[in-house]
Amino acid sequence: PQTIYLKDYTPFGYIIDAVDLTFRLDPTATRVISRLSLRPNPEASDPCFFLHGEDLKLISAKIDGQDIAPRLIEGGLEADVPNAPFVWETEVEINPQANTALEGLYMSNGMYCTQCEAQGFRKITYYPDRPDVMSVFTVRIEGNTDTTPQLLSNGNKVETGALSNSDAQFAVWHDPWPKPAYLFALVAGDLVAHQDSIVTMSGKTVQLAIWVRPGDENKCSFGMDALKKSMRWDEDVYGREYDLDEFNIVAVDDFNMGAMENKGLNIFNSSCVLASAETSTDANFERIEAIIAHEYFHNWTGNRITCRDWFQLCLKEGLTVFRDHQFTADERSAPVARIDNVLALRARQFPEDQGPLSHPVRPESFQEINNFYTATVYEKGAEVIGMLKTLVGDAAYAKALDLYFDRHDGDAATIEDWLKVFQDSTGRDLSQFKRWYSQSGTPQVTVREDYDGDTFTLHMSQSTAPSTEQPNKLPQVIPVAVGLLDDAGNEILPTQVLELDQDEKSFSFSGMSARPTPSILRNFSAPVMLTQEGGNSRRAFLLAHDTDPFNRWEAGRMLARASLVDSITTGSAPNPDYLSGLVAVLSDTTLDPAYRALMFGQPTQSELAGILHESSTAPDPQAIHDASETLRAAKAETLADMLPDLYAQNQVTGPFSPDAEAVGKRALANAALALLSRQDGGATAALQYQNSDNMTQQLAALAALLDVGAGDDHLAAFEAQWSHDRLVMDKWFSLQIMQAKPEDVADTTRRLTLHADFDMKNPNRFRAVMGALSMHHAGFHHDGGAAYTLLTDWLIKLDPLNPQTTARMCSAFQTWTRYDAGRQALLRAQLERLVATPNLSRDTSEMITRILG
Ligand code: HT7
Ligand code: ZN
Repeated sequence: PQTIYLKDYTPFGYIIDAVDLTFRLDPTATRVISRLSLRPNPEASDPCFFLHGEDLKLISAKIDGQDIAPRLIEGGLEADVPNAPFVWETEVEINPQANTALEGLYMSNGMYCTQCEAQGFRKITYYPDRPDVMSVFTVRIEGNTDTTPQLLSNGNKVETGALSNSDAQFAVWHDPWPKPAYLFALVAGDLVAHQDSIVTMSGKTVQLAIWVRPGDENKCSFGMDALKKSMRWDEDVYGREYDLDEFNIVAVDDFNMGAMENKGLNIFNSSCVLASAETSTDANFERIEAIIAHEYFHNWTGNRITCRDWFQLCLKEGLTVFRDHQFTADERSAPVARIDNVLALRARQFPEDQGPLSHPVRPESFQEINNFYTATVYEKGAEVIGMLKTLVGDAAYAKALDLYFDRHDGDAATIEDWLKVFQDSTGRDLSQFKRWYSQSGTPQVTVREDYDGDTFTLHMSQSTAPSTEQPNKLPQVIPVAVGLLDDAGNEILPTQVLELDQDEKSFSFSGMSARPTPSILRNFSAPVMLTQEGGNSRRAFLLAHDTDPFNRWEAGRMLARASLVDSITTGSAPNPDYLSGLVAVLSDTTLDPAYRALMFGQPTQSELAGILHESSTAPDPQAIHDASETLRAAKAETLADMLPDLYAQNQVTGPFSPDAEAVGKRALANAALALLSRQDGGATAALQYQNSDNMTQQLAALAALLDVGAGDDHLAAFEAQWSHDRLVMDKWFSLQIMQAKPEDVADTTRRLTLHADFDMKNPNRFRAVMGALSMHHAGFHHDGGAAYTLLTDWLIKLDPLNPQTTARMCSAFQTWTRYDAGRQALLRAQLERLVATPNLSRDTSEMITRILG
């Protein structure tokens, strides 16, 4: 396969002033007629006329109305075209029903829908399928009136009517905003709408609709509220107004990722938009709110200003994730949101950055761009923007963003453009900061302390492990937020941002009559790993006193982590300071329940495996599992007296609401329930299961029951109750694997793949089962490697049908070199079997080749 390099970018030779598309829908033989008005691009030096095209049957091609015979070549076609404005027309035939890859135009439950990012439009028609080619689209859709009563595309609907010859109808959509082909969308099917409207900041009324399959219309009101809140927030915080007369969202059951920001017609995985108290957990509600916001925010950061090429993906994704994090922090609790984001970063991005898939936030080469929609591009990309904001300050950030929107509206921009905006508006030299975009790896920051009776000094150093492409990592600008506390826990120095921009740098604070305690990297001010002095006593002090809520939580987490590492490596009992610190925090009713619920958590088993590996110890998954269980049991015992009260005091009464306060209380009560069940054998959980009127309560009770081995009947009852609901059944599939004993995980998974409702073609169901298998750390790595073989078998089966989802699931193997020689041999054998599979997709083959190194 060909490798594409950032350094090789050249502009397309032609400008497309207008695109007119006609779709004659048919499940197996859809006709697409495309008419492009082109002219030579004065800024391009290469006049080659190459259009991408894949899996297309060419019916005809014309230039200025004259039939021509283009040269069909690998990946598209070439033609000789005039060196002057001309009109290009093609008619192609495609087969949506046969499209199981879910890229291009495909069918899901009888509904036509599209997914064009990153390179799906080339499966719809011949086109320069690259983000820097932007044009104004007009789309006419013709479809059967019975099977496709709704015909949707981007922009505003300008015409509808019946077709004279038959039982068919048409709709014409016009999108006035020039856009790249990856933002094109079409949906047609039997859909019903949940409708609403909003008046924008300049007084325009926008019609809003969420389109779903009949029967799902009662699951749209939460999503609609989230959409309206997002629209208002973008006006209030960024001054960005919506720019079309209508905004449509469609829910689709078969979808490779979460959602897609197509201009004016966002398409969502149904799991990321449909919500009801009975079928969705609080975590689902929160995720739906964040994803609706994210896709909406792309209207400005992604659509109005798009990317010049796919190497600039973080330009839209990092910024839009940052904006959705800001939104969640504003709508819910800021500290809780920050902790959740850091947990996700550590769970997904740190392993990526520390393993064979490590790449810069802006990669410099790829074979398959779909493989670079990663936690590094998204989550670390968002952290980089957060650091920029911290460094320049809130007011300068706001000013820079105004300039970015003014200067680049309508552009396909680059990271250079983005940074220049900040340089121009703040006067700050960002050449060193730019390394955050080009250097891979997680910096390690080490802090030593000195005190001479008056001056307290923090000696900081940074280093990033070398990688094959980048053997010498240069120092980055790391904003380290620090506060100082006195012995009683009073803040003697409020948070200050120190700029660690060299390999080593010291920061002094004079006039200290006693040695202060530093609270370092407050609010997780940079995506780094921190080593500091003070050990467990420092952690216990900060857990009790830190005035920064993130670092207070972090102190507890680090105590738990140290306790677990000690138990795993020396067999020692859980750390009593951690347990007593936890009692104190959990009994502090002045603290937000959501925050206290987070305090209940402990490092994941895979995080512990990563830590052991970093300290040159091959992790033993069973030992990690056992130590984690022992700590959980110790917590249940230590907190035994408090648990019933914690549980009872945090019951939510009244009608169900997914607001922050109710969610926090349920989270705390359910965290207590999980431990309480170990004391009462599941009696309280069984009662909760019986009485629950919402999925958060029902699922938490079921998990607690399964955890204590008392859930089999409930599992069967749950299946009987919910077998009609795909999204709820995904939970049923996952939970059984997640709650299985390590030695039973592979068998449980295998059994579930034989269930009549296991459908490998549905990405949600495949991920529910295979994702749970790969995320059960001790089960996936259980002796003998049965889970490795099982996952590989299924990846080999899925690859010919859906390469994108197969390739994403391969990341389950990215940490394979952490483990002992025996496990590595088993893992290598499976990776080699997978990569040797005949006709393996470019997606999966790139992933496995990179993982094997
Ligand atoms: N920009 C989108 C990324 C995306 C995608 C979405 C659905 C299916 C396939 C996809 N490929 C790339 C989603 C987002 O980040 O907002
Ligand atoms: Zn996005």
